[in-house]
Amino acid sequence: MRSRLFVFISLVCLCVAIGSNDVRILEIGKGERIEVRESEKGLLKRRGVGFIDVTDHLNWPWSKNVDDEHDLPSYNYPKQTSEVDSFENLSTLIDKDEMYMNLANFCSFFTRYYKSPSGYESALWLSEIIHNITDVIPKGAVEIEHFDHKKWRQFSIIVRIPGHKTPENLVVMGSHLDSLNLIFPSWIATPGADDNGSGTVTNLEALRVYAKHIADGNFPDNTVEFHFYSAEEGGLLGSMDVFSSYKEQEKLVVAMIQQDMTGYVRNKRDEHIGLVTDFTDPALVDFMKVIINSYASIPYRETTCGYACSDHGSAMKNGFPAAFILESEYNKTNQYIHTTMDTLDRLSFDHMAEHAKVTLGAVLELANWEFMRLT
Ligand SMILES: *[C@@H]1O[C@H](CO)[C@@H](O)[C@H](O)[C@H]1NC(C)=O
Ligand SMILES: *[C@@H]1O[C@H](CO)[C@@H](O)[C@H](O)[C@H]1NC(C)=O
Ligand SMILES: *[C@@H]1O[C@H](CO)[C@@H](O)[C@H](O)[C@H]1NC(C)=O
Ligand SMILES: CC(=O)N[C@H]1CO[C@H](CO)[C@@H](O)[C@@H]1O
Ligand SMILES: [Zn+2]
Repeated sequence: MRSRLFVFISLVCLCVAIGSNDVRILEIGKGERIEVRESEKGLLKRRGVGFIDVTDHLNWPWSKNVDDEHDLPSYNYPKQTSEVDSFENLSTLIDKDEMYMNLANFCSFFTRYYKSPSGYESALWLSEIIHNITDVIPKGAVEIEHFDHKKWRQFSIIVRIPGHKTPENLVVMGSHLDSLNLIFPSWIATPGADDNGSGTVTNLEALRVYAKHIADGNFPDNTVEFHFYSAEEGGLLGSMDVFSSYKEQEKLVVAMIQQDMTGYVRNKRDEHIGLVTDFTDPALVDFMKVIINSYASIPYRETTCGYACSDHGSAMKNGFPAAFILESEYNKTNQYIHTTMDTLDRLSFDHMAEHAKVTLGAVLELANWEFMRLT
């Protein structure tokens, strides 16, 4: 009975897969593009190939010169910390139980695959939580935007705290809210606890605590945004929509810091934070070293993760400087991602709290920083 049901479900999946198996154009390296069928994306992922799905962005200005290295502006990021007192006060509010509860709820959605109904429901739930935790901020001092995508229903969420002095400078803390199972994405459970629910919950906790700081009247000089992207797993689709639209509107992102997979520790005695040095902005990476050294109680270790390995790739692609931190060196990250075994019990909430501290520290330092463009 069971196996007959399985055959039936498999057939249905196959039909669904064939039905939507259009050709996509993927960028797998700088200026390096290939054409694959939608169904072949999973194969690339399994082989660890990162990519940006640029099919729907072929008319953007940068698309025409795929070989051009983008002229990244460089900024004078802080070389030392100046918000230690605020940080000391606020970091005690980072709450592991809160993080556990949020992640447990977030993972209770059958899957957060961006094309599935529960993927949409999970975005609605996240939006409600965000409304709740930013409720302490006075009206008008925070905006919560559902960023709709044309081709799928799961929206991205943008939380914006407008700057009071130089609102045109945007500081962005990013994470993605979808999850992915590589076999029949819509039909098999994908709790996606670590990939990349942990990044979402890390960002959420930093936002919850930062909201209290704002509520106390500490409004930022620069505009601070927390982003929760849809459809990272489809090839950075959600973040590409967001940053391409920012580029088109001539918005100025002065720093984008991505968190993705923040909860897994392979060896407790060797606990560290992975700081990604390839396809990221060197000056912003140096700033993150300052932040981790000052505000985390574990060290960082430099690592690489290849082209477009998370949403910071979309920021860089649009000419905005970005950095990316993850739970460890790339080769020591969670081996259960993209499967049904990516579950809560395999994660460390102490470790996630360290990541939340790093996010909080970075936000505090950049919120009132006087940005100067160097080149
Ligand atoms: C930290 O908290 C203490 C006690 O509540 C308060 O007196 C102090 O002003 C706070 N410092 C900052 C920088 O917020
Ligand atoms: C948000 O707050 C309301 C009112 O306190 C509560 O009923 C609701 O369950 C909260 N939503 C979530 C998703 O926690
Ligand atoms: C993991 O990467 C680090 C540096 O990136 C390297 O020193 C180490 O040998 C690698 N370990 C494994 C198991 O491949
Ligand atoms: C694209 C994807 O699978 N999502 C990312 C989640 O985080 C890990 C670690 O950074 C990335 O390797 C994945 O690519
Ligand atoms: Zn993933």
